[in-house]
Amino acid sequence: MASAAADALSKLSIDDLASAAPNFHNNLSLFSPEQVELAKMLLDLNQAHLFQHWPEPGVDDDAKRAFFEQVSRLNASYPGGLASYITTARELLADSKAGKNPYDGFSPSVPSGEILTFGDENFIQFENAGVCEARKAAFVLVAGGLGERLGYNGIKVALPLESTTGICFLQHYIESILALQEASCRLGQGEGPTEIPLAIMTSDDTHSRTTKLLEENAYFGMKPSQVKLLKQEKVACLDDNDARLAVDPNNKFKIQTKPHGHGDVHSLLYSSGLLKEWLAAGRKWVLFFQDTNGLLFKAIPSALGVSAVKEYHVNSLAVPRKAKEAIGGITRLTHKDGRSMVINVEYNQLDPLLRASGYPDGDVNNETGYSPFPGNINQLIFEIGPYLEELSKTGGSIKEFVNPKYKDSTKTVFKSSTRLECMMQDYPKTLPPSARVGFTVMEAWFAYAPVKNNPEDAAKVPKGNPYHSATSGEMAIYRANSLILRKVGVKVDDPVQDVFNGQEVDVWPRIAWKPKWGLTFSDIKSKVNGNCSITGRSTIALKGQSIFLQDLALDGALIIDAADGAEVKVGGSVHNAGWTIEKVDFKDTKVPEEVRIRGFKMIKGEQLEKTYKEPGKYSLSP
Ligand code: UGB
Repeated sequence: MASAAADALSKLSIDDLASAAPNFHNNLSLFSPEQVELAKMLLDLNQAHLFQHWPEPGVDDDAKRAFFEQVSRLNASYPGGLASYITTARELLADSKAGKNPYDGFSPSVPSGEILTFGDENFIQFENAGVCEARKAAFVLVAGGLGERLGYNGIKVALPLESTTGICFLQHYIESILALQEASCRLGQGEGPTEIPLAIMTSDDTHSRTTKLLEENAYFGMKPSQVKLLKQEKVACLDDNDARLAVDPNNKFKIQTKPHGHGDVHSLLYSSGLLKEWLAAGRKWVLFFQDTNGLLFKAIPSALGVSAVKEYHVNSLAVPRKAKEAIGGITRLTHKDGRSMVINVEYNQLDPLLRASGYPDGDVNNETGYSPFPGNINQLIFEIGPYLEELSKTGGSIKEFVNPKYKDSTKTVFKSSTRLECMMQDYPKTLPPSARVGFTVMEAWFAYAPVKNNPEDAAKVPKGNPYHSATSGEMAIYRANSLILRKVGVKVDDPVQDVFNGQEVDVWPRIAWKPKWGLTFSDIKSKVNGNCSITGRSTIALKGQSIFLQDLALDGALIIDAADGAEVKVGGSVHNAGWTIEKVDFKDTKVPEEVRIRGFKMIKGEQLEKTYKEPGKYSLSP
């Protein structure tokens, strides 16, 4: 359709222009031949209204030229150009008006995947396999979203992961990748890549602030050449079912634009040539992840191991899902004609799909207290070879959808402009049945704790469902670290319950460590010996790679660092006033936003802080 439109537009003559868009024709002398071609294309696509209000030459000429710069950008950044965008939009808007179910003919069922239990033999084997494989991986962080649900004014990757160390998400992600790189290269034999690259998808909303964060912090220890930023462009908004492009309400010489969704990451990886480069450098895996999941890297080594051992082309990470939770459900869809695929069904579509296909109660929990459909956490691992092969056919375009809000039941007028959207997890929709698509279910306590909801919305989450807020995101890290230390034999006190910003949470001892201290379960196990204990009011931060805990009894706050390469054994009894948690109200604007959205701050009363430069055995007892 797109090329048919292009053929037709080239036939428009200057005289045709005069009658189709007289206000553009009056301004003809201002424009280059390429710009005139773009105008013809717009007219051919029934977009003459864009020129209706244009004044005589001499008035707003710069704004008119800027209009074509924008049209040229919109045309170049979408696979198949604006003609293809508008053609697809008309089809999807017609389907939406007709109430067509995108899953027509498909019936859902619960798929089976690899289920991992943290710390058991199976898990440890997958973790080892994953660490071996990691040097052949590349990471892709999708960080173009503004986080409207969170209502935070900064970029989400700059938010503190937790308040004990205060490091931000981006620092944690980069340090985790570097720790994985070092561990993998230590294990790896012979030839192969020695650096794990990181690509970050940004957007106009996040690009300059992400660049600044990296530059001001020396890329958090990564080589600048290891990090590539790929900026996604927004797409044109649509005013009606005929896909007439919306004029920006603040600038009549601009087309209104909105984000296209995280699915853009595929076309950007393809068009930038990065995927090809990675494959040529001997890389095998690409791992996608989202902006605020502080637990994710506890799940990465084992999940990558599953991909390698099972030879999955596509591996989606999932966690048990509470019904109606705002995470998609991994579902097997079987068509009447026999086709079948395992795919994410987005959270707003799962309930209607189930109701329409023989599950009258829709999206509900079963006897386990969870939805039978595992929850997609949008952490995806692809094998690069088959991925690149597929993108060479599609150019990276992903099946899109449109979600117009209609004024009334005639479905002819929208409440506000809409646009096409796409999601990165929809990639497998175009794959042939021969593709090896699998998924791995992890327990949420160590794999998933995103920071997505603002305090007010989080407080309204039904009891028992996760809050997905800054409060729960931080508390989840302490919980996971406490449970992991318990698993390796440390006596960690039970949590106490408290309420912050209207959310009831378990408060565990504030246990934090740098990724290089505890990358895998086996790694952590090897660093804890004897009888160690941590009381409920304690705080501990472990910052050096080779810190070994031996018979440590902590009741208070302890911060330990050790120079790289210095193997230190610390033990003994530490007792001090420690750090306390003080409540903060999210409406208290005197408190910085990143603090008040979590509902508490750390009062750093008294701590024992030690930095060791030399290897040795140290007692912390007074
Ligand atoms: N993002 C971009 O980079 N560009 C964009 O245009 C939009 C987003 P949200 P969402 O794991 O909790 C997803 O808004 O889309 C980045 C899955 O679809 O946080 O509501 C953005 O910066 C859903 O199936 O999430 O839901 C962020 O890093 C479920 O898995 C990421 O994309 C859910 O995430 C996700 O954007 C989840």
